[in-house]
Amino acid sequence: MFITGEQKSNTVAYADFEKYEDQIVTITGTIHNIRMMSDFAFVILRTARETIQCVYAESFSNYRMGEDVKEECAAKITGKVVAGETKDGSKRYEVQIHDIELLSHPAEIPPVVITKKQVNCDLSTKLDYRPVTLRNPKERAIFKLQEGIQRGFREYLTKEGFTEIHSPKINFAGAEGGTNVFKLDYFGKQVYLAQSPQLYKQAMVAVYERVFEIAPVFRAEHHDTSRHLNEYISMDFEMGFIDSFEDIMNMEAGVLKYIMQLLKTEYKNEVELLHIEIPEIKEIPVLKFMEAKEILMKTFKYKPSDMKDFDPEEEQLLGKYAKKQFNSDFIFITHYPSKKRPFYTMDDPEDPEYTLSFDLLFRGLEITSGGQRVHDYNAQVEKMVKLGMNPEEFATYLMLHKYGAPPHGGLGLGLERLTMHLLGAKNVREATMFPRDINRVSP
Ligand code: AMO
Repeated sequence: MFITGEQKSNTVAYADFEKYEDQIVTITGTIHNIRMMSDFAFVILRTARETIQCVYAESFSNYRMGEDVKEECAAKITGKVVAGETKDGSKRYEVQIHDIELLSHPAEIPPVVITKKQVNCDLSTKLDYRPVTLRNPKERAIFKLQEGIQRGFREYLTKEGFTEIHSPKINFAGAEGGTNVFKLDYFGKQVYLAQSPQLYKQAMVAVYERVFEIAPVFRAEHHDTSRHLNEYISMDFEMGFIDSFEDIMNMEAGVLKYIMQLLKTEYKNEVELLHIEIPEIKEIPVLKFMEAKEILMKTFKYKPSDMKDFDPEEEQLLGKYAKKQFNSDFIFITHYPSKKRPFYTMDDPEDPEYTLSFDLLFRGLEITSGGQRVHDYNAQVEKMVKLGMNPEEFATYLMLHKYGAPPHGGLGLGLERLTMHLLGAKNVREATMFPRDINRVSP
């Protein structure tokens, strides 16, 4: 026997039904819902990305429905494609069932109802039964959409000459500083789970000039908040030979425009199912950190508790400001105080209390941090020493600087946070397939 790699399909996709009108087709999927009527039944088949309405009636079905046909049975349905109309008058195809072959039988009925328009239970129950609740069409649409976001990020950057990389997740040091780092025993040695690909993506700038990575990162967040996860997907890029950190913000605006366009066109069904309003991005307003603080104090009469960073309420107010003032769902805040940015951030030569860095807020939530990095060896060593770090511990990272690095910068974009605010969800876990938080490592 030989395996040729040729794929033959045993199912017809709904998108191709037009070609098969009045013809007999075979489709495979899971029986999502059975609705018995007086002399016929609707059998809704859930396929990879859609649900297909099939109709059973003794008058045209060879098959005889018995008790063995249940929701969540895997099935192969053979029948005739017929055109009909939806309530709003648009054309819709259904399949008149001639035969059903059951391929598997569930041992039990699902613990949560998944056949309704949405899963109606609290978030915790929804997450407890994630492998089942994700079968609900609306629920799974979220992660199809998330595929679109990652695809857009990858396609756009590849087109812009970026190379996709994968950096190690078991590391000698935490990349972002702070205490939220998971420690790991590595054959008797203490190592850390990657907080971000920061140190490696910078190293790779001296190799490929432009790199990106989409991968999980780990943060030992001790707080149970609606916007923090302990493991999330970070979409990172790093680019060399920048003139200023504006180049990075421009690249991000380009990426986001491309992603939104892709969602509108190739993820239209999911966007409609989830009632998502895709943001229009023309140009994104930019405010300096201190300008933003002044707006908060003057326009919103807000009394900041910390002049070095924003709290969640301040971010929300800035989101409102961006919408009202510039009709923009996004706003860049630049020049964060040096004290609050990591050791690799370049200080502003014109005012070293502040940095050449930025955050991007989307509908009032930080979704990105980024900026220009220190590329000079002596400057980086000096900054580390000033921050109480031991440069010797970072000798492998400092090879980048020691042996020459171009001016560069980049950013990290949190996939779940972006998805969360696209959905208009209140909790980032809604936008996480299998969330990891302080109380949850399963399923
Ligand atoms: P930062 O630590 O700000 O920057 O993270 C970048 C983005 O990642 C997302 N994010 C999170 N999402 C969910 N749960 C969390 N606990 C969490 N923490 C962060 C946010 C945030 O804006 N190395 C830098 C990036 C860079 O400068 O290139 C970094 O990781 O959306």
